[in-house]
Amino acid sequence: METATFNIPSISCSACSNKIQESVKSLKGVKNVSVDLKSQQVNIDYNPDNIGPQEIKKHISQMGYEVI
Ligand SMILES: [Cu+2]
Repeated sequence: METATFNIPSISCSACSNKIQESVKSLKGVKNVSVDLKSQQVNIDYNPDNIGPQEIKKHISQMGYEVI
C-alpha cells in the first residue's frame, strides 16, 4: 500500500469533500481517502498494482477540481 497526498485548493465545503471522497474511493485499487477541509489536503491510500497517483490526480481533475 502506498499513500499519495494532493492539494486541492478549490475544496471549499463538506459537499466537495464528500463528493471527492466517494468518487475516488470507488476507483479500483483505492483503499482509503481522507480529506482535510482546513488544509484542503487529500490523503489517498492505494495499491500501486492497480492504480497510480497520476491516474488518481487525473480523475479528480476531471471532476472539475484543480489538483496540485
Ligand atoms: Cu463545496
